[in-house]
Amino acid sequence: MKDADALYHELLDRARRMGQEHIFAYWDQLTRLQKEALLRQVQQMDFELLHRLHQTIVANKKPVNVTLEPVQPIPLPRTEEQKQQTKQMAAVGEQALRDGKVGAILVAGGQGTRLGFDGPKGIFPIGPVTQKSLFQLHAEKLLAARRRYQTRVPWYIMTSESNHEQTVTFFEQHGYFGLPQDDVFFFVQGMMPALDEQGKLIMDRPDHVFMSPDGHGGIFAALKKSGAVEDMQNRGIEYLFYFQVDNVLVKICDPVFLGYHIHQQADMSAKVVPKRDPFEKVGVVGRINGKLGVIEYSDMSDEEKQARDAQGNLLYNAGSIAIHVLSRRFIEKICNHDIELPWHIAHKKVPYLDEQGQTVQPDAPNGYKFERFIFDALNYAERAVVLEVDRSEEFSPVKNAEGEDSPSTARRDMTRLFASWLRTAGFSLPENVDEMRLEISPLFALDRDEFLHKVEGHLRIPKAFYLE
Ligand code: UD2
Repeated sequence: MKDADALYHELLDRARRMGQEHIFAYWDQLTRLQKEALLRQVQQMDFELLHRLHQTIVANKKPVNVTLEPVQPIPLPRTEEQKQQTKQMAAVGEQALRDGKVGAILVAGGQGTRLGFDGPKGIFPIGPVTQKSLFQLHAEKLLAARRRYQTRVPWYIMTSESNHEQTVTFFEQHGYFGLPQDDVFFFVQGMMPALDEQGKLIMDRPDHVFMSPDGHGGIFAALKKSGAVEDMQNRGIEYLFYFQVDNVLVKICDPVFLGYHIHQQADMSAKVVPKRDPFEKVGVVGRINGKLGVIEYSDMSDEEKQARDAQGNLLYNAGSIAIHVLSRRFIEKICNHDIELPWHIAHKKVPYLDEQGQTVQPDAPNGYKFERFIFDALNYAERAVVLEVDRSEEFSPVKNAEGEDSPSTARRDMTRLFASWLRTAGFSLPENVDEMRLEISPLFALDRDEFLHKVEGHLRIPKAFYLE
C-alpha cells in the first residue's frame, strides 16, 4: 500500500468531493491496522457509480414503463417427432461432454437468510436417507457425468466473502467428494456498499463501510478477476452449465439442454417450468420491451402475475428455474465490458452506527442495496434457447425453513422422483410415498434410463431405502 497518510488524504479528498467524507469520521480513533483496512476498502470503491446509482435509482423513483409479452418455450417432448428431436439434441450434448468442451458453474455466494441456516447453504444436509449435503449431491452428479462421458468437467464455484472459507474447508474435509481438486475452481464474488435515503454510504463499524454481495450477476467480473475465464480458455471449455446451490433436482450438465444450446448456436439459454401458482417466487422468462429476458417476481404487478390467456392458463407462465447454459464467448463479451448489466435496487435493513459509534440493527428498511442478476444477460443474447422441462424431475429448491420450497418438500420431491424410477423398473411401492424416504445416489444412477439399465425384477422397498 502507498504511504498510508498520503493515501488517506487522497481518499478523504475524493470522498469529500462526492459528499461521503463521513466515512472517515472516526479516523483519529482507529488503530493503524484498522486505518489500513478502511483505506483498502475505500480504495476499491467506485464513488462515481454510487453517485449515479443514487441519482438514477434512489432519487428518481418514477415508475418505468415496461412492456411484457409471453414467450413460447420449446415444449416437453410429447409427439414421436419431438421425442426424436430430444434424442438428437442429447447426442449433440453428449458429444460436447465427451470432447471436454463443457464446464459447470455453481453460484453459492448467497446468504441463505430465508432458510435461517448458519453457514453456506451448500453444507445443508438434504439427502432423504443419507443426509448428504447439497454440495455432495451436486459433486456426485458431476462425478457420475465425468465417469459416464469419460471426460473432465471443471467446476467453477462462486462464493462470497462471508462464506468462502467455510465452503473451501468443507470441500477439503470431504476430499472434494471424489472430484480431482484441480477441477474445482473456487472464486469469490464482489461486494457493493449500501446507501441511505440521502445517498450516503452506511458505516457498520467505525473502521468499516457496510457491504453486501453484488448479486449473482457479479459473476462476470468475478470470473474474469479470478482467472476462471482464462482457465476455461486454457482447457478449451466452450459451454458452461450454470445452476444454483439450492435445487436438489438439477440435472447437472443435462445433454439435451446443452445439445439445443449448441445446435442453435445460442449465447445463453434458459430452462423454464409452468408456474405452480401466480405468486410462486420465480422470475418469468418473457419479452421485456421486445427483448428476451427474465422479469423477477418482485418486479411484476399482481395483475401481471394473475393475467390469463384465452384458454385460462397463466399468461406469463414460463417460470425461470435459474438453470442456464452460457457460451464462453458470450461470457467473455460481458467480461470485456461490451455489455453492462443493470443494477437492481432493494430497500433493506442495513446495520448502521449511532451517534456514539455503536452498531445498531434497525427494525425497518433504512438503506438501499445493489445487486446484479445474471439473467439480465439474456437481454443481450443474439440467440437463445428457452426449454420447458418437467418440474417433478428438475426443480425443487431449498429456500425456506418450512412450508413450500423447504428441506421437507425437497426431500419429499426426491423421494417421489426415485419412487417413479423404481415403479418404472417394476418395483412395487405404496401409492403415496410421502411418508417414505427414498434415495438413489447419483453414483448408482444419474437418471431414470441408467437406473432401468441397472436394476431388474420386483422387490419390496422398506420404509427407508438408499441405493449406491
Ligand atoms: C432465484 C431467482 C428467481 C428464480 C429462483 C429459482 C434471482 C434474483 N431470482 O430466486 O427468479 O429463478 O431463484 O429458484 O436470482 N447468489 C449468489 N450471490 C449473490 C446472490 C445470490 O451467489 O449475491 C446465489 C445464491 O447462493 C443462490 C442463487 O444465487 O444459489 C439464488 O439466490 P436467491 O436464493 O437469493 O434467489 P431467489 O430464491 O430469490
